[in-house]
Amino acid sequence: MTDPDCIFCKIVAGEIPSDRVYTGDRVIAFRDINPVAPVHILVVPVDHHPDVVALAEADDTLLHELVTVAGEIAKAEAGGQFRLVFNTGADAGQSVFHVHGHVIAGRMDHLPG
Ligand code: IU
Repeated sequence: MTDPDCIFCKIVAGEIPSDRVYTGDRVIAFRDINPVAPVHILVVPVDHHPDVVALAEADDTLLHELVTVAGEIAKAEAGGQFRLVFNTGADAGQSVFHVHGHVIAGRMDHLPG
């Protein structure tokens, strides 16, 4: 499941470079190009789903894996305390419509979006 017009599908495919911190069969993670905190990593499913609600409806196992990966990354990068933010909808600050969890840690006074 990919969308040819989706920039995160292109990042998943390696067509656009990113600073990867995790590569799995169904989930990848890379550093946000515009970080709002010392640790700001995007956790992204390989399959294209527009937002977290659509992902939950389509594939709850994949959502579970995404959250598990987020926790592992946060443990490795920041001792396991973190925010996991899913902006959902343009009015809520979502700008890329391929679901991604923002793992934010190290300073908690900014939110993405
Ligand atoms: P949002 O929740 O959809 O607003 O988050 C999109 C994020 O993706 C945002 O923090 C951008 O800085 C980030 N990003 C990126 O890391 N690499 C990209 O090529 C693009 C956006 I486009």
